[in-house]
Amino acid sequence: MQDKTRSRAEFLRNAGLYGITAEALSGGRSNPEVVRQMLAAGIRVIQYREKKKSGREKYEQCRVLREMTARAGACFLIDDDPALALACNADGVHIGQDDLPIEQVRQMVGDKIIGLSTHSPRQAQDAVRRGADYIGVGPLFETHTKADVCAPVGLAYLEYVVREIPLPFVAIGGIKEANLAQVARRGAGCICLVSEIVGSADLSEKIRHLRSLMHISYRAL
Ligand code: TZP
Ligand code: MG
Repeated sequence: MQDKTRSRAEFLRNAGLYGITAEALSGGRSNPEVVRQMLAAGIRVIQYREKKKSGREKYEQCRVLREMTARAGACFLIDDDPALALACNADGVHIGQDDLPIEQVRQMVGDKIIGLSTHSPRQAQDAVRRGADYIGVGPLFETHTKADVCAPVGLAYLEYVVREIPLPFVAIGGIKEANLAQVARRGAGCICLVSEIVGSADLSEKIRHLRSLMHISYRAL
């Protein structure tokens, strides 16, 4: 039984930027190319998120990304799909409120990391009780990146999580250069900006600048 006071995802507390793939928003670059640049710029947690590709295509990309992330000492997580996480030997899986119940996912993935998206204090408390290793907190602002997204939860929910929820978390949803500091200032040490990063012409420069806005130091390799 896992020690409930410590999560498998403690490193997320101050991981800085959390990278998520989105090939359709990546300006013609492939997921491996974007992830290569994210890793080179020091990002150490990558979530593979692809809604449109076939299972086979996802598996082939994930095998490549698993190699790359392992070589960089980075954590590799899979959105939605515990079976794919097992097949490519990822470090964990990230699920939403409408995916399989966390207890079922735990039975499938054993000791791997499980992240759960949450949108309310009740869902965050539930995530703690049911054994999530970390939670997603968002969407904080309006976003067009996710199709079936709920209304923005706002910064008050982030403040609640910082104050009351013992789990590590990633802040997400509509975060851009212009509002990043508001999020970091409220105590988020792990922040995800999907379109802002994958869509930028110069990922390395963008990531450097975002990190300077977060005032989070990181260890470059
Ligand atoms: N989960 C909640 S919002 C979101 C996900 C995957 C998309 C965030 O994308 P962006 O481009 O950073 O708003
Ligand atoms: Mg999902």
